[in-house]
Amino acid sequence: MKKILVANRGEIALRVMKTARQMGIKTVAVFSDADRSAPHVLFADEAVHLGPSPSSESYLVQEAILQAAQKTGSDGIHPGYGFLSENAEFAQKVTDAGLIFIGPKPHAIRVMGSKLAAKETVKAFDIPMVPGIDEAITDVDKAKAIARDIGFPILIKASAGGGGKGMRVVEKEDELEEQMQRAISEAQSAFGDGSVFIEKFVTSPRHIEIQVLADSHGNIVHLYERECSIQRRHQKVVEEAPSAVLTPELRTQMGNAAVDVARSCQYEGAGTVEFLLDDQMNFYFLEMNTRLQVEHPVTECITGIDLVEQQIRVARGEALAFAQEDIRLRGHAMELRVYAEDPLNNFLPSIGTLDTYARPVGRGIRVDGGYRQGMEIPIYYDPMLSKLITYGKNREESLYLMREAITGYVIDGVQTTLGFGAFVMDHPAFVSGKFDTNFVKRYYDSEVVKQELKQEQSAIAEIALSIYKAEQDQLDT
Ligand code: MV4
Repeated sequence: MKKILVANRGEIALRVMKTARQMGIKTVAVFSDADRSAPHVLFADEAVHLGPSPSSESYLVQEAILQAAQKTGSDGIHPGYGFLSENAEFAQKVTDAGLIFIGPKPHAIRVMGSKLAAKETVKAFDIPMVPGIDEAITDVDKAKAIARDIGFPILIKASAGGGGKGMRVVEKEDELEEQMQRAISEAQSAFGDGSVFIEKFVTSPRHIEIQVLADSHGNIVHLYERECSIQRRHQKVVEEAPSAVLTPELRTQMGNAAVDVARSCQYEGAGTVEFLLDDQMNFYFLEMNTRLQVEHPVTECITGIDLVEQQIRVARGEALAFAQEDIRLRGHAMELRVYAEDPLNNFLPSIGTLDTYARPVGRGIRVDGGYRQGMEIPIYYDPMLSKLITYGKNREESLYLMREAITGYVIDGVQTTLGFGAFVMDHPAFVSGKFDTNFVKRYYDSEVVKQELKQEQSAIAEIALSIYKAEQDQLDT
């Protein structure tokens, strides 16, 4: 592979290109109107314009991307995350065009894109799953019988898509019919597939995912877990590796289960197997993400393995150069996603220009970003400014580095979620490691934070006034 087209934008496009360049591979960027002079375009060896700013007219236009790859003589396409990364049809078209799709085969993408197909596929491998059913259900009376059997509360889930869409908690039987109809119509309009199924609702789970890596020769390894429970409305905010609660035994069990999930769909490349962990430390398979994930850097920190390099090597047909026992877990890494959103105003996207944009630097600090000072934040895409990653010898050190690094940012022109990040890093529940997916809902109240800010500001004003008065007294005497 001599030249790779990166079918993405922002931080992940840059991230992929940096590794490609290190490997001596040329890079091709694609861009929309809004991204004409974006960092990923300036970084690449070549760049091809796709179309207008909306992603439906640029980053999602399969034919335009394929043409760009042909025109530039690219050998492979890396899809990053989001956009076309989990589109089986696109992966197939790339292959049909004689190019290499740097990701799994269409079969694996298709199977894992449907939660019901995924359950069906992993069944033969004895993977623990939440009590529930593994086929679509439309009959309300049947649903009631199943719910009674499992016991309330139950969760109705859509088979397609993700991000919590089409998900409904049902506390008691007389709410079931209405919630089921809502889930079906939500799933139908969001994904064009109204299939839903039922699971026992795990009330206070942790979200723990396992990174896997598989080659085209049947070798599969896992690269330990990422703890992703700190999220807001299905949007992850903080991720860390390793988890503060897994024992070595549980880590091995979950790792082995993840490898089996990958085996069940003939997975190739880097993938992530998501699990729920309940308060009794039981784990259950949720789904598999068939792409490189936003939070992959924390895994790179604790294993010393460049996941993009591995993706490229696997796509080139190489066998993995290491076995499971060669993969060491060393130190602790944390990632904070920094968004151009206002945490004091319901996390509304904060549009504007980055008048000042200085990032923290130092040992144990990594910032993956796709913005520079003076840039406008386009309204068309995800408002993530950067990912702040810290790596220390243990959890305390990475947490300490994280607090320091947050104060190392200087940003003017837009509101950011940095203050919210500091709130998480200072919270006793987060510090102790005892938290679950309800953390933000349970503890974060923007009104309280606003009050605290007000008090802080009036305290500062009082101090300033007393200094002023003291100086005046000095002058008078
Ligand atoms: C669950 C669950 C509780 N019980 N399934 C949310 C998104 C989707 N990928 C799976 N999700 C959940 N499935 C059962 N049976 C709770 C969630 C969930 C969640 C999971 C991971 C991370 C954050 C979450 C936030 C709310 C709910």
